[in-house]
Amino acid sequence: MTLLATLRDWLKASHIDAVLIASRQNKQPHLGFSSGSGYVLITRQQAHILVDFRYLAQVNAPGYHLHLLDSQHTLAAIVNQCLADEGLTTLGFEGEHVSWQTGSQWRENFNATLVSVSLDALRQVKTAPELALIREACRIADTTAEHIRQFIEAGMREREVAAELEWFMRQQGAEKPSFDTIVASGARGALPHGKASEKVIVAGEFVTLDFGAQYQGYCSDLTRTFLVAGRDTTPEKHPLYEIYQIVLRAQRAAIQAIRPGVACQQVDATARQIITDAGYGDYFGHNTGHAVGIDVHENPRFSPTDTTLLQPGMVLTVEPGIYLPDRGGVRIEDMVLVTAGGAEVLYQQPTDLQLTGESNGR
Ligand SMILES: [Mn+2]
Repeated sequence: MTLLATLRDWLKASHIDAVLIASRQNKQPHLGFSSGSGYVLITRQQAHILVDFRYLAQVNAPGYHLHLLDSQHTLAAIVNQCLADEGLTTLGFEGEHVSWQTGSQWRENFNATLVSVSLDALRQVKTAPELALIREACRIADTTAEHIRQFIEAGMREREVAAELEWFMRQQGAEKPSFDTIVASGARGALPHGKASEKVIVAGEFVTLDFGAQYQGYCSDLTRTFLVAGRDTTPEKHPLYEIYQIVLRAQRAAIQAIRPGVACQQVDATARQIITDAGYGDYFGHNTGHAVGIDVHENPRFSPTDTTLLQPGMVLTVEPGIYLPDRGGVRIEDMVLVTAGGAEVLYQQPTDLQLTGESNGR
């Protein structure tokens, strides 16, 4: 189903005449680019795009009426005219994305009853064109994971590794990283969101890299924990080797649990049970995963409480971890596409423990 058809069905089901879309993420599929400014107004009969001078020439959206916003043509004036043309009285707006101040102004200036709605759920099942972009964002992250595994050497600073990683992603076609790159080595591995620091990476440490590429507005998200090559780096002798194996077992079991109709919380429980049974439940303090798309973190979540049933076309991460304060940590993250029969992992990069450097040490 097309984007507009989906929205019109949703309008009807929600008993709303029109919806004013203001959030960057929910405008993007209509505009064809990402912008914090401008609006999309979908009514029963028509679709409108309202932008100021800066974006006017950039919009290429057949089937939409294009309106210029300026001091003569205010948002309220245009919206009120569009509503009046069709005799509409209820207007949905994105209460979770619009500030209280803006909402108050709208309530004063729009000739309609405002209803707070959430459009985010409409983005949970990805369309075929969206999946093509997500696959490319994943390909970039996947290629980058292997490049950076070979690049890392003892003696480098985490920040240098992040710089090389982000440079390489851009060379591969990424617009930008989908979030601040995490490079957490040694004891810093105990920080689930340890952004790259000035710390020097030491041989024999684990280094956790968590990063993603944004490609044509769509995100990827990938985590690998590598063993830094050097002296005395027999994987089995590493103090966190057992931790790595537990996380890997949890990650693989969670992926195995994914198929249409399964509740998200069940996938979380699968990973969490393995880590808890191994005695590390208290050291896995975050969700098992989250949906990914235009935003790097979307709903649903593989959390203990999310009862959403998986559907084909959803794209989520599976990323359990164990974090031991002052000692280090392990996280392994893949992105998966929910398919009719289960889950397709969107990365090729192996998840078993690998050494950094030219050879993978096997
Ligand atoms: Mn993630």
